[in-house]
Amino acid sequence: MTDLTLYSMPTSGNSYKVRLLLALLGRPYRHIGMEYESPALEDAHATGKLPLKKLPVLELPDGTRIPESNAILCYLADGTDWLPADPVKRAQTLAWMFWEQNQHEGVIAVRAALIFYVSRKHLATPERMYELLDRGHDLLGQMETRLADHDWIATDRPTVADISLYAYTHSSGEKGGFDMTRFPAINRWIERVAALPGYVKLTDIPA
Ligand SMILES: N[C@@H](CCC(=O)N[C@@H](CS)C(=O)NCC(=O)O)C(=O)O
Repeated sequence: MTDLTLYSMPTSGNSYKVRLLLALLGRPYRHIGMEYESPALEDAHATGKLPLKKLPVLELPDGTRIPESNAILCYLADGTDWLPADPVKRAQTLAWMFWEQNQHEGVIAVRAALIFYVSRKHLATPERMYELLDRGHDLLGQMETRLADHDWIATDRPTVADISLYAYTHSSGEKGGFDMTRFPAINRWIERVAALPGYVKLTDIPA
């Protein structure tokens, strides 16, 4: 029996963040998967199921729908160690999540998407790809600096900031073409996240 429904895109890191936290929390949910340009996604847009017109969206038992991956993570983590109660630690956690959306995702995820999604290949000009590579290495460098002397990105234990940043960082070499040999501390952190009890991969899509 489950009380939550997740509308998510199987190949998307933003959706994966939510699937990963639900798995780590051991919370059952109904999964409704919708890929890019699929009739199901077009129908969800047409019927107003996506409040901010993007996936993921979490639907609560009373029908309330929460959009934005990081907002969903905070909702699900409320009252658990994944979202610190201490105001300073909570602010440090949120700071990395805001950074993930306003800096990291628009470079790391976008470069991977330009390579991965056939319909976007025409946007992948050599100039744009080079600029994204350069900016991405700078951003990964910021994470590397933090993780060089800390196990976790925001506090002394794993938080929703780790989940948020893991979603696109863990595949940034393979999918985005970033040179991950330059970031040994990030690579060790990726291994730590993957060792968390309940961990699921991006490709582990619920039936
Ligand atoms: N800031 C949003 C971004 C969500 C987003 O860009 N979702 C994309 C997939 S990664 C999407 O829904 N695309 C489908 C569409 O635009 O129709 C979040 O973190 O949830």
